[in-house]
Amino acid sequence: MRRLDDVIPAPVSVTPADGADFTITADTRVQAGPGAAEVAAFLGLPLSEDGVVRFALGGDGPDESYELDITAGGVAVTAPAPAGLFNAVQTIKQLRGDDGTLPGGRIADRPRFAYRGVMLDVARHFFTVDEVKAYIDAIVAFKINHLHLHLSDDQGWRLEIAGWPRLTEVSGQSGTGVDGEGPGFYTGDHYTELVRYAAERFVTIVPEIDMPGHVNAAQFAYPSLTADGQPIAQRTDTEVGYSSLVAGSETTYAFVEDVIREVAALTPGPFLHIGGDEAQATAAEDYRTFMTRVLPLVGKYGKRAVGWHEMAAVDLPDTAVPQFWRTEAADEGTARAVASGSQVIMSPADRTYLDMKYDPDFRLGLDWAGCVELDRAYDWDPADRLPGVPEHALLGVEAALWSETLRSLADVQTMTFPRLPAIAEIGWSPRSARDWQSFRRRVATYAPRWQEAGIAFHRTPTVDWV
Ligand code: IFG
Repeated sequence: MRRLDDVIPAPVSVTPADGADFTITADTRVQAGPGAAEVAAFLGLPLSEDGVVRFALGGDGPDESYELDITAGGVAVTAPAPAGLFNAVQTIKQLRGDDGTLPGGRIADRPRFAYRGVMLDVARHFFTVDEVKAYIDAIVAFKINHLHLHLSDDQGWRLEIAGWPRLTEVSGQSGTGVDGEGPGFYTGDHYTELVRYAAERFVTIVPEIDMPGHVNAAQFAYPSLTADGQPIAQRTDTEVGYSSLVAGSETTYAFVEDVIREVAALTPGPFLHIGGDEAQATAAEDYRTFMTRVLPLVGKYGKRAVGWHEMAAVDLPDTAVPQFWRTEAADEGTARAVASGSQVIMSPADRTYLDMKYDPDFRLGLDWAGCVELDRAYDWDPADRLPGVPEHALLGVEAALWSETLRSLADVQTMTFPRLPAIAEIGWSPRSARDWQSFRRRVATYAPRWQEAGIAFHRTPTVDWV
C-alpha cells in the first residue's frame, strides 16, 4: 500500500485522509471533461460518462499545477491546463499500489521552476528514435518537461540538414561516434516524430548544434568550413577543445544560418541551443565575433538562444539563456548576464552531470567533475550555487548525460536512474519539502516500477532497497 507522500518529486501539499482509500479495479472508468480525454487516456483506464475517476480542466494557477482528491467514492483531478492533468496522472501512477489501491487524501501541487530538463548526447553515441521515445516515457514519470538533444559534436553529426547533406551522409554514418561505434542520424521526419511524441507527453525538445567548438564532424564533412579549406581527419577519440569554426569566414555564417534556419523550422519549442562550450581552439576575440553574429540569427528564426555559459563572454540578448555547467564556485559572465536580465539554466557538473561515475570504480562514466553519488545529486540547491544568480534568475535545472562511455539504452538508464529523480525533485518541489531521508525511502518504494518496466538503474548503496 502506497502512502500519499510517496511521490517523487515531493508535492507542494499532501493531506492524507484516513479511511478514504480508493481501489482501481477492472471496472473502474474515467470521466474526462472537455479537453481532458487525451490526457486522461494516459492513466490506461476506459473512459465513460459515469466514471468515478474524474478529470476536469478548471481553476487558476500555472499550467503544470493540479489538485488531486482521493476519496472512498472516487478520484477527482482538476488542473488549469492539460499539462497539469498529465502531471496528476504521473502522481496517480506512483500512488497506485500493486492491488490498485490509492491512499486517500488531497494533493495540491505546482512546480518551483518552469524548466526541468535532461540532456541526452546522441553525438558521441547515437540513440534511435525508439530508444529516445523509451527514455521520454521513463523521464516523464518524474515530471521532467524538457529534453535537450546534443545533436552535433566532433565525433558525429546526427540531424540531417537538407542544405548540407554531407553532414549526415559522411558524419552520421558508420565509423562515426566514439571508437567509431555510433552510426546513425535523424532525418527531418525522425526528428519531427520525436518532437510529436515528446509534445504529447508535455516534453519540449531543445535541439543543440554545438559551435564554434566541437565541430570536427562538420569540418570532416565539409573542408570548406576549415581555415585552409583542406580535408581534415575524422575524430573518434574523446578529446575536447581542438576544433573551431572560422570566425572570419563568410562560409561559416552561411553554414550556421542554414543550420539554424532548418533546425528552427523543425522545432516548435521556444529554445534553440547553440552550444558555445570548450572553444579552446577559438581565439577569445574570434569567439566574441562569432557569438555576436550568430546569437541574433537564433532570434531571426523565432527562437530563444540557449548556450553553455561561456557565451556570456558577449553581451547577450536578454532572451538568451546561459546554461551554467562547470564546477567553479562563481562565474562572472553568468552573473553579468543575470544583471542585464538573462535567466539561467543550472547544470553544475559536480551535481547534475549524469555521466559522472557514481563511485571511483563504477564501470561507466567519467570522473573529471568528481563522482556523483545519489546523495550528492540531491543535496544542493540551484539558488545557492552561484553568486549573483538568485532564485528569480533561474529558468530551472537540467541534468546532462554525455555519452562518451555509454553504448546502450541500458547504460543510459543506469546513469540516469536514480539520479535524475533527485534533479527532478530539486526542479519541482519547494525547498521546504525536500529531505534526503524521505527521498531515499521514496526511491526504494519506486524502484519496483523500474524493474517491472525493464528499466536499468543503479542500486546505489545510499538507498535501502526493498
Ligand atoms: N564537457 C563537454 C562535453 C562532454 C563532457 C563530459 C560540456 C558543456 C565534458 N562540454 O560539458 O562535450 O565531453 O562530461
